[in-house]
Amino acid sequence: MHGTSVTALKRAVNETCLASWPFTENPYNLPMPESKPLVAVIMGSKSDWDTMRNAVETLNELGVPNEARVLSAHRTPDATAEFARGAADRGLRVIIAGAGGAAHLAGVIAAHTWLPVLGVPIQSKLQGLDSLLSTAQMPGGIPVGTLAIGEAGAKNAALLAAAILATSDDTVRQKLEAFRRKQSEAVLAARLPT
Ligand code: RP5
Repeated sequence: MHGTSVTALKRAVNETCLASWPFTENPYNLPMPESKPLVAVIMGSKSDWDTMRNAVETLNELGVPNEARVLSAHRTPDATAEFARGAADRGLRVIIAGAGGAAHLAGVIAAHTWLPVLGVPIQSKLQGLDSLLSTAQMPGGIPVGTLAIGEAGAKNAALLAAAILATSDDTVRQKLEAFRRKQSEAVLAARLPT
């Protein structure tokens, strides 16, 4: 390697051996193959992000490859249908959809795909009861697995998505079991101010 800098070597590896992979930046500037997303986290508005970030953060903690974006059943109906129709072919295995108010997003997505769709009712001007009912009350034939209102629902949607994947993915199952163990230990270690 005389006369070859480390940077030049890394660049050569990037350009030759792994040229076909998509890469993300990392602290060492080495190529890292990106996994294809298995779970999509969709929300009806950017204003839903503070809630839905709990789903993304939980998926990241469990090492589940995911993607997140805004799509609206009402404001972008064509793009929403197009996303849902193409989701399975793109390799997605579970879709999480959060929306508030007249929350039709999860139901509309479910109407266009056979993939499991998990609905998160966003806390709304009516405390999320409108979101909960409009997400949960699907007609027989097109299911939406509806979680709790707000942050707990977003977090649990991610955990449920991981559990669905874990039935056929040992790595996710181990991460999920470790998450549960850690959670139990934290509860048992809790000390009350007496
Ligand atoms: C829904 O309307 C969204 O999911 C959001 O919860 C709610 C309000 O949206 P913005 O007016 O804040 O964009 O479609």
